[in-house]
Amino acid sequence: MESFNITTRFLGAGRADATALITRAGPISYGELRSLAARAGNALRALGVRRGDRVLIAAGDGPEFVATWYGAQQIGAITAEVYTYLRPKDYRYFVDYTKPKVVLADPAVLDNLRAAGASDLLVTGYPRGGLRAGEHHFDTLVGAQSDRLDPVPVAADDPAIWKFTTGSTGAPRACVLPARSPHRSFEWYARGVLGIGEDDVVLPVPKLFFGYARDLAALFPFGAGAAGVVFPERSRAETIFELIAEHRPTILVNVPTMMSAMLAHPDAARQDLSCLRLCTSAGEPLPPELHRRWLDTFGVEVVDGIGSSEAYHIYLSNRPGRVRPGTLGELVPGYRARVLDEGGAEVPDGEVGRLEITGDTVAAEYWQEPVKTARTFVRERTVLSGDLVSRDADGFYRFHGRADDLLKVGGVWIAPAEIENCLLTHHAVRECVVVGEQAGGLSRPRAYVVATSPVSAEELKAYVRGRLAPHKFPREITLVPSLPQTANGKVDRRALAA
Ligand code: 3SK
Repeated sequence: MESFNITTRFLGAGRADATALITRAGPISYGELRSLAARAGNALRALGVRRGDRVLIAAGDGPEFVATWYGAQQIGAITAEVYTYLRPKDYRYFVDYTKPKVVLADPAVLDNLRAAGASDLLVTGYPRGGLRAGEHHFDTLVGAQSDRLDPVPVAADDPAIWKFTTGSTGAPRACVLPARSPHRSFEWYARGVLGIGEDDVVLPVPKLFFGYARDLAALFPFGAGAAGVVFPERSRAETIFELIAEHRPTILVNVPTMMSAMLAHPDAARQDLSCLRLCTSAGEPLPPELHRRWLDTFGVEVVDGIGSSEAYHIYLSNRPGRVRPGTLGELVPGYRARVLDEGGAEVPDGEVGRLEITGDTVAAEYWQEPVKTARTFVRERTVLSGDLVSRDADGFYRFHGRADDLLKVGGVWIAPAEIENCLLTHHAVRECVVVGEQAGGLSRPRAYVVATSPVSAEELKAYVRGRLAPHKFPREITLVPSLPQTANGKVDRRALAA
């Protein structure tokens, strides 16, 4: 029987001396990474981790993160990652929810994890004040282990990965993903769409705790014998420019918020991004205006797509050489898609409906959430997403917002994305978000705008009024220096709406 152990498929592919990871401390070869992952797997076993147990990763990006992730997979454990800048009460939630056997932590999160009551910690680096009972130093424990470890046999349906999703109500939930998900997504998206190959070097903008980045920088490259770049610090435009200059990646895994920040950088026009054969964009909608400015400035093709934790990875995407700005591209081969009305019937091409995706990569459930599971995972390997899309007659999909972002104004539904895209065509608007606010019991659209040059709210309102249907202009516009972001680098709509 074929084993779906993720380690066999992904860490086994590269030549021992080929570079797998490019880190701040230098390159790490496949041979070295295999050995480190095996030692980490043995260390986790020594700490009592068994098949099916959860290993929670709350550490910055680096070789320890990647090796522990693979080490856990190698012994049949389940990996779950969380943000590295949470407060103790948030970590308490994740610890209570995942009940991890071991938590991988770094010195920056250690105190907050301790305050959250986490025990059995494997700690990278050297925290000030040393370690306490139940805390183990990564280098010491992992370094003392054997680098021989046979991957345990794993079946295609065995749960292997938890990906957290925030959902519309706020409390993060884990999508329980089977071992087959990354195998299929690698073939369908990484190979099939991006054409990932041995010569690729992938640089992620989001951190590895966001599955979009983790898979594209530390799984899919390895399936092809290619390399991923990992760095611990928070991504800023200058950091990304510096890493591009230093490592000459071929694929940049990006999000629109960072694309906008890179374009706004004073040295943007002087950057040499010619090493990039493509830039992926996902995580949030890519406004056509931003796409155009990116192409004009950097000349790097943007492969925009949409994915989710529920479906494991990207299911609609543009193709290199066949990009249509303003669309999410076409269905990734391997998936089936339907666009549904409120009654669950398919809508004709050109009409907006809710996107349903069927494919082998789809999660089995939300952990311990039977009601939400039944509402979302509507059939075997099928997720009813909250994405509102339309499909053109030639198979390109367009995004019209999230079902839960839609605003009903004066009895008419309004997609914030339409107002945002209009505002973004104004020369003084760099970024913007439209959210609903309640005024006198009624909902009305309010825009938050980051401007590049002086502009008044009245001028912007008039600009939108002149271009969209009369009911679709923002009743209030607030000029702000920047927009709040979620840890994944997406605009934090919920914070603004609140
Ligand atoms: O946007 C997302 O949430 C996402 C999640 C997992 C994999 C890929 C993507 C884009």
